[in-house]
Amino acid sequence: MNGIFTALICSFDENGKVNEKGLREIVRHNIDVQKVDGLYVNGSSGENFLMSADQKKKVFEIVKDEVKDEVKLIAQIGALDIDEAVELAQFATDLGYNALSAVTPFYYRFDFEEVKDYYNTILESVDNKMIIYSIPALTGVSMDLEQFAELFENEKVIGVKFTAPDFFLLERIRHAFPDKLIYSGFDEMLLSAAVLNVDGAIGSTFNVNGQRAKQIYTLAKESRIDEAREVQKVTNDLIAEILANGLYQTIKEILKAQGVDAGYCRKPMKRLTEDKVENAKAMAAKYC
Ligand code: SI3
Repeated sequence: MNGIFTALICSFDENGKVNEKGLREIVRHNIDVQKVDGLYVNGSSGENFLMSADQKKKVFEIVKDEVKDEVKLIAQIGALDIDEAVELAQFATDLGYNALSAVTPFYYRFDFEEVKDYYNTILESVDNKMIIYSIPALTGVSMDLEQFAELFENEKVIGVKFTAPDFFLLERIRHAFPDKLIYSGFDEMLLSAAVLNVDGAIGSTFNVNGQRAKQIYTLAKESRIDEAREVQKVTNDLIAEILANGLYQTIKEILKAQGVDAGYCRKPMKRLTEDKVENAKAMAAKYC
């Protein structure tokens, strides 16, 4: 389960329906062109929180059918409706997903006991492993070292997707839990996290920049930091342009420029203006 995992984007048609052909093409592009080690399915980049449970199941099915056992698969099943989270956890496990991940419950400012109960409830219902999805900037849920330690007491909790710029906490978790899997979540900080000896990374921009992410990760593991810094610099030039243009929409347009039917984002995410579509095409020509 180590290495570079793409946080898979999903292709939707103009009406917001899952575009199966496009989704299969995105999967193939990640495996055949970006050559990533695995896929993180139905995360933020997959527009998970904009989809119905049936749509999420459809995505899990299509991706597993396309991947078979070519790369590792992590299913993000977190949902505010805990019954839905349990149902999706069982569904993805039955399909053969290698591990589950669930975002910390958000919106209602749950206390830590409630967060812990959410994970334990999901895990009691299913024979699979869990990677905590921690992304405080979007959920408002920050956990300290002691709280991660409490979650890790459940043996089925095998790691964390750490999407935060707190490298002090990241180092403390790494030091305290050498046997848990830590995935870096911010692509623009991959090198810094790799130097702290994370086990891998999960990111949206790997859909279009996976090869460079693998280089950064491998060079850092080999202590070739100057070379890794060069690749991170080019990567961050691209990420800065993507973020300024509209994150998921631009990734889709970059893929389209390479012949991948990446479709549209679901509402209320807006369409790119023509100018921004042209910017994305220029990024594809320059970086891909
Ligand atoms: O699908 C996912 O859950 C993710 O892609 C999470 C990942 O940490 C990404 N975060 C978000 C909010 O999209 C990053 O890959 C991020 O897009 C990237 O570092 C650019 O800031």
